[in-house]
Amino acid sequence: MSDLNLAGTGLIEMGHCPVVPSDGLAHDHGTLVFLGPDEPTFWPMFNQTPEYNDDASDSLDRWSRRTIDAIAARAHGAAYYPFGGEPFLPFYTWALRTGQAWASPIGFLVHKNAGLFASYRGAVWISEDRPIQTATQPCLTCDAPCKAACPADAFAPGYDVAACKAHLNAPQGASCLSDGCMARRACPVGTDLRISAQAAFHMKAFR
Ligand code: B12
Ligand code: SF4
Ligand code: SF4
Repeated sequence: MSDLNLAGTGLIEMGHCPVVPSDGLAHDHGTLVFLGPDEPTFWPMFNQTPEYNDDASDSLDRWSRRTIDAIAARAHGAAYYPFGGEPFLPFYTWALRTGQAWASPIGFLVHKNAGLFASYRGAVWISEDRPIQTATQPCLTCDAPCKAACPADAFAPGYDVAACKAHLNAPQGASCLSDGCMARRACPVGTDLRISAQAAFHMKAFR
């Protein structure tokens, strides 16, 4: 199996899936390797980067492009990103194909290690095929505290983005803003990986 040499990048592999022609990518074969933050050490590392410390917007996306473009170049591959405007690439659907993440009872992806804080900074296409991975969805043996944890009842059913944002903009939304989505935090998977400041950064951008 090829190695993307991720040591020191702040990123880890979150799973991989084969490319199929219907993905409509420049490549109709090979493997997409999904990269996410190496938590909990990622956040203090990112805080030292030029992108975090300049005054321009979209610091995490700019850092992701710089870092993952370099990883892809070293691997003689190509980089793909979940951000950058419409049409968005189908990262959610791809994540399901990795066998390492699943649709949770509240719709968000749940990853075998990161839980509901699953997120992807990008994907690197490599020409080699890799064996499919499998794992057991944690929800199968869980009482699903995620379903009842949202104080705004935003998952009943689907995801009511307006209800979520109304809560975030009210005084009662302080906990979601400072420590991250309460529904995502209710997940027992990956509780030791989370940093409040990192969640607050994302919630501020989301609000
Ligand atoms: C648009 C978008 C949003 C929109 C709408 C989400 C929605 N209702 O679908 C808004 C702005 C609301 C949103 C919010 C958030 N998002 Co968002 N979002 C996206 C984005 C950029 C595009 C989605 C898309 O249209 N894809 C294109 C379509 C064609 O492909 P697809 O994604 O495979 O399509 C499937 C999904 O849309 C899925 N789906 C359908 N309904 C819903 C509802 C939810 C809630 C989800 C998660 C998926 C989902 O079904 C489709 C078919 O299988 C993706 C990144 C990406 N490129 O996919 C992130 C992404 C889905 N979001 C993500 C994240 C992290 C968030 C936030 C948590 C941001 C944050 N605070 O950090 C918030 C949620 C707030 C909270 N309560 O914490 C993660 C996944 C997180 C997870 N564990 O599920 C992704 C993958 C980005 C990433 N870099 O990892 N997001
Ligand atoms: S709280 Fe339980 S049911 Fe909900 S996503 Fe996490 S493991 Fe799955
Ligand atoms: S951020 Fe707060 S209000 Fe929004 S979905 Fe999560 S728990 Fe509900």
